[in-house]
Amino acid sequence: MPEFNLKDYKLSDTIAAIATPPSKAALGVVKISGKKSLSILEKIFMPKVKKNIKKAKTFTLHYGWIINSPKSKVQSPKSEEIIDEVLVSIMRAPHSYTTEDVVEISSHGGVLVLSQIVELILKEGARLAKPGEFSYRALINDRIDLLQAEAILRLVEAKTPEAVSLSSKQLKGENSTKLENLKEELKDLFTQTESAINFPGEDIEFNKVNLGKKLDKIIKKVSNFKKSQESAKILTQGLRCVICGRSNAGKSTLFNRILRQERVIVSKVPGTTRDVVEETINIEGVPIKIYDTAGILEPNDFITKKAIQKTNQLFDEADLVILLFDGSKKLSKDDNFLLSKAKNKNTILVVNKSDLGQKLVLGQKIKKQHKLIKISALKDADLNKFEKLVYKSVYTKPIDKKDLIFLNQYQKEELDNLAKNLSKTKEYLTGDYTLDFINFSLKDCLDSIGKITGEVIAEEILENIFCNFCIGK
Ligand SMILES: Nc1nc2c(ncn2[C@@H]2O[C@H](COP(=O)(O)OP(=O)(O)OP(=O)(O)O)[C@@H](O)[C@H]2O)c(=O)[nH]1
Ligand SMILES: [Mg+2]
Repeated sequence: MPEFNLKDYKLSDTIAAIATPPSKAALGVVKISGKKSLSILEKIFMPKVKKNIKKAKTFTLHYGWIINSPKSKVQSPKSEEIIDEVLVSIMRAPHSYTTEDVVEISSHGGVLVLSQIVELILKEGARLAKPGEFSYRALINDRIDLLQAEAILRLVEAKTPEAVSLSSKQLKGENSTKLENLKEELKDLFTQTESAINFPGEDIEFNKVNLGKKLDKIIKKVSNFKKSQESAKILTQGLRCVICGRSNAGKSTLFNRILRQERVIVSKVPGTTRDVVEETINIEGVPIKIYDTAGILEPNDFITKKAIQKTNQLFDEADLVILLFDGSKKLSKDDNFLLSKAKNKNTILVVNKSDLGQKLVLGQKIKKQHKLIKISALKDADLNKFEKLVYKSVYTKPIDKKDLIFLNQYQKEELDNLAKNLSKTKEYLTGDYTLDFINFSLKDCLDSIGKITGEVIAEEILENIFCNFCIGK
């Protein structure tokens, strides 16, 4: 994780960075933001059509060259002066991403060309932007709130089309508006208690029943937010599905079949897989992370010990365990051990090697506990039945994609606090408490919302959030 210190994010600096990935590409973009953006541009850019670029209008595009030496009076630069032929976009304050003067230079890509352009910009007085610094400025300058900043991060990391469309919605501000409305409703209740406390003599109408009803509605909304953020987590991070089983049961064979590629080594030698291998498959827009694990259960060296540790951890965190047996062999000590571990987990028992003579016997009690399927990972023409069973086991209920919200860890905790404070408020309202109690806990609720949207936010939390951004974002 990059070192992140907000003290380095001085807002008065003009910042620049390459905004596109460092690779051979048809186009590359360099961004500049800050007061000096246009005067720096004037020094390094020669427009094809003579003009005063510093005075260019906002949202305009300019064709020309980035030049290496101080600008000559001649309108056509010498070829040795040219770094690249570019298109420059100008977005003036306050209508830009950072709300500052922003210049975007689209060049012909290539890591070296882009680095040379940035170097020139830095020489003219800009500073290299730190991770997420453009977005940080957008947040500080009220162009986006914390929900939108989170959406940007999710958009960049999105692995499914659903995740893209949901983060775009949040970036547009749909969830911010919902929280803003919630805040207004809470503020209304808070103001009612304030007035009743501050003007006790003035017979202010204070209706506890009415307030209770409104509070119930808010509690319901917050609980929906909590549910929808869980679903959003599934949509972005995926469900974890771990393939476990004694060595040689055919775990890697099954893993490769699910992925439809020879991803891992398969062999008849027990203990072939000595590490955890992870791949993501996409089912109806929801990513499922599948893990192939090591079959050895008793460590005989450092590597197997590590592999077992990893498998155990995955086992505990898994949303679904696929417990694989070798149907051609009797139930072993290892099988029993894994069965006892899987007792309280969402598990599918898969009896593999159905093409061979069957020796495995599973007790009735075990069969009742979990779903069971017989397959031949090696010989079956397709594994549709098995895959359907996997989908059904992980999607206990369909995900409602309408109202999903993406939150980071900090925001999630604040949403939990909000829910707790709301039920506390309800308790005060229905119990024998004075108005001050209700008033205080409503204030706490308002604070929690402010923290979720980023209106009130501590420096170290900002540091935590923005250290996850990439440079140029
Ligand atoms: N006949 C038959 N052989 C299978 C089947 N599935 C896997 N095998 C064979 O069983 C052997 C072990 O397969 P792997 O997929 O490597 O087993 P594994 O569980 O990953 O083994 P480890 O990584 O050592 O724990 C290989 O020779 C496979 O070809 C099956 O359905 N039928
Ligand atoms: Mg294996």
